[in-house]
Amino acid sequence: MTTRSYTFSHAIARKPSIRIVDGLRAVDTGTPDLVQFQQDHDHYVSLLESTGAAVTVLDPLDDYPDSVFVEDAALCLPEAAIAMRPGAPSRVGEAAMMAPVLSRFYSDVVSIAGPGFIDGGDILVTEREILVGRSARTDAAGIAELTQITAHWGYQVREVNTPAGVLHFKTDCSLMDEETVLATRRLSGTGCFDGYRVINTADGEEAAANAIRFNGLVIMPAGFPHTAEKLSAAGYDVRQVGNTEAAKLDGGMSCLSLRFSPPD
Ligand code: CIR
Repeated sequence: MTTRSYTFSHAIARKPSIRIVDGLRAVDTGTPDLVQFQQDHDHYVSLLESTGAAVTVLDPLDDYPDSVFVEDAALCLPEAAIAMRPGAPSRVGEAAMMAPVLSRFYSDVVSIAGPGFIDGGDILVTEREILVGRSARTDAAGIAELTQITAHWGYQVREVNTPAGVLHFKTDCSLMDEETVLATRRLSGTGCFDGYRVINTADGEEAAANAIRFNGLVIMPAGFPHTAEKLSAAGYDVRQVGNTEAAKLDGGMSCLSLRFSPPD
């Protein structure tokens, strides 16, 4: 059994832009505060770096208010990087901005050409398969193109459903290790993780589901003590990062980085 689905030598993040106030959101719960966002982002990056990973922090992209959420623009596999085709019109150009950055690390950078759409936030890579959630951002054609591209390296893509009203598949789940997933009950109850060990978020703490396993750490949003306790009790080294400002834009821990180990 390998651990390459959560062991990474590198990450890419992007500083939040002053235009973050124009970021997409399902419900307006207030204007994100850039200074608070920057502080939380610095903390997040420092935790990634504390594991020994090399973290590239890109400059803000003021033309793309949501570009701090780099995960949606690409999928990084051990063999190659794939620039996505984000499903929100204001975000589709982020993939082309990310592709040259990926080329610094990968000789093989492929792009989803369309006509379908697919966001990185809908993709959960485990040791045994790639799960992709259909969502308002990711459609059948996007999944079909990813399936065809990744088959080249022997990956199995399994299409699953993102719960109604949930932005991305990974808004509601995270990989904890080779056999364990953290998920909301509304998602795990669909049976999509049958065959995995599932840790459900505590009741009322569904927003804790978007966490990341990054090398030895589980990095989760602050403010969800019961879920943090469950994860600690299960033996994970849990670290909490303030997420109040990203949450106003439906963003969380996974969205803020691309995590990968480039080919040798
Ligand atoms: C959006 O609606 O696209 C952004 N405001 C939030 C993206 C969050 N990304 C993610 O869950 N992977």
